[in-house]
Amino acid sequence: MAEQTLIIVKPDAVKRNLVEQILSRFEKKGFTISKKKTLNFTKEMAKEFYSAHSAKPFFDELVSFITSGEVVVAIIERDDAVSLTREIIGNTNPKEASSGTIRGDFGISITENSIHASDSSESFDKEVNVVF
Ligand code: FUP
Repeated sequence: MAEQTLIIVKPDAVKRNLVEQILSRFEKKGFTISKKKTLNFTKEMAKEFYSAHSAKPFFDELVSFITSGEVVVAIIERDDAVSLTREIIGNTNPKEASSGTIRGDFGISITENSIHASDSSESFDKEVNVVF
């Protein structure tokens, strides 16, 4: 059955005009884009979105980066959307992400790693409420 997940094309990738290339990778793999918009995260949204990481040493950098420019958020769907999307985006650290994954091909650093994707359906429910 079709499942939904959330992706965010992050500021580093929007600035380099990679939005269409990134979204087309999902469409080629059979995903439908059911909702999409461009926005700027406020600090409040960013803190809520990344609340699971609030005690981490990289939290301030993460909030500062995601609020640094426009992002494109999209709800995408197909069967097994959450797990397949995590495969397509690749390892969190672009240095460790395989070639052919989005982070492997486009990511600059562990912070500027081009894309976010929900890691579970519970995360999806929470994240959608922050951004839509
Ligand atoms: P992921 O689900 O792959 O995005 O990875 P995590 O939930 O572990 O991390 C959330 C975000 O924190 C990542 F997009 C990148 C960032 N991060 C850092 O900036 N520094 C770190 O050391 C680890 C993660």
